[in-house]
Amino acid sequence: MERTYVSDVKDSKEELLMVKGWIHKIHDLGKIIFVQLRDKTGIIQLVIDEKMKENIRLEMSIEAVGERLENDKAPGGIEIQVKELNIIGNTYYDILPFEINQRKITASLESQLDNRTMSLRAPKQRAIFKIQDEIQTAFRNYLKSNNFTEIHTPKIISSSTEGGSEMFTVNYFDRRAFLAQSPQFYKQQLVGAGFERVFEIAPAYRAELHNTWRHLNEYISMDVEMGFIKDEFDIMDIEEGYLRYLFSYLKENSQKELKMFDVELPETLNIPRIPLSEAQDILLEKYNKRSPVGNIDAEGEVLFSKYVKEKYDSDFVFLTKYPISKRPMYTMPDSDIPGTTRSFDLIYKGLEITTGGQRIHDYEMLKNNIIKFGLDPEDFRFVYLDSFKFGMPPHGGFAIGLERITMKILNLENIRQATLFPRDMKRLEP
Ligand code: AMO
Repeated sequence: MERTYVSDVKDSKEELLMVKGWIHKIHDLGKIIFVQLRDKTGIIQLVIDEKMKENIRLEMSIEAVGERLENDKAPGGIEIQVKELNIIGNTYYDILPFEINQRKITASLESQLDNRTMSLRAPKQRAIFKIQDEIQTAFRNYLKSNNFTEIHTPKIISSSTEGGSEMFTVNYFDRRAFLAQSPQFYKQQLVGAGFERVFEIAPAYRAELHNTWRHLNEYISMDVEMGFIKDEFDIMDIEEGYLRYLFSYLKENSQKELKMFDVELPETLNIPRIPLSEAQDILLEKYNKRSPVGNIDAEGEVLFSKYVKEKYDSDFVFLTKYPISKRPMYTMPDSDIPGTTRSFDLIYKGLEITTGGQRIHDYEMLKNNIIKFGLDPEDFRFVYLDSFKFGMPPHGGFAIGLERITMKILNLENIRQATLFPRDMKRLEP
């Protein structure tokens, strides 16, 4: 007999069916016992008899064969009168780490992460990763339909891409190597190699000493890079187009999960584009909030998002024209506004989820800029710079932090909730 998934039971024409899953709840009313069986698609009520009850415990894997009956009182209006029940995955615990069959897991986030495979059994926890899965699928769909090629680039590399000292070192035979902070150099070079439009969904590593609600030391970066652009606004158009597609895609494919988190996605998306310096002035005037030179801090991001929500009814805002001193050496200066670059951040509900911009594509200009940044072009020659000698087109791109966008769509409080197995300063296991 073939297995029927719980979500298919209601419309099944079979009288006798087999379901498989875990024991979610047991209601023992004496002669009659209700068991809730949970599989990846949902939860269904099983009615079993006293004899079957003998060896069952919460969270065992079982298979049950029985008759499908309508019952208004059962969750989903359907139940299975079980004729045969087999335990197919035994349990070996004294007590469960925490209860996952209540409305909410009451255990701390730390405890949930320590017992990750248990906390993920709660349907609402898994729903986060269903949404995350769809965010990636929508990214792929949208970019592929816009002529982008999916790439994979090395994560063990020989030099920094983003500047700063936030790199993990790795022993690479008799040399020292690093874990990639970003696919930045490779995605640019693949544009120049003739692919023109590329994207990658892959881990990025940051040895940052921040143990906050929004930082991970390993996160998934959704990267885009495209050639033959006019300026950075072409890049913002692609990102905005993706977000528009993503929201309509989620509305179509993830209604159930969005409802679990009480999330209503906006009908339209028109993201304001505001120069950083203007945002800083507004913060000072409206909220008496001083910003660090050439940037906005976490509190400023929250306040500015509030302003944008009130003024433009948008959860998103592009901050543009970041100063040269605050961007990596590969960023294209904006010749129209001295001291600034053709780069941007995207802020979503008070959190930066993206950095992007146009890059320097001219070999001489890039070499000089590396020197201006106090770096040695020789260090970049083989891994990056030389490829700019062969007709690199104007290009640019951006990266979205997958966990950050997931977290913000679902209004989660901590980025770790949107990470299956988070890596942070304290956590290397499980
Ligand atoms: P940046 O360093 O701003 O830019 O990173 C891009 C996006 O990645 C996410 N992110 C993080 N998420 C969780 N924990 C972290 N420690 C972390 N660091 C970054 C954020 C951020 O906006 N090469 C450029 C991108 C480009 O210009 O194409 C880069 O990596 O969502």
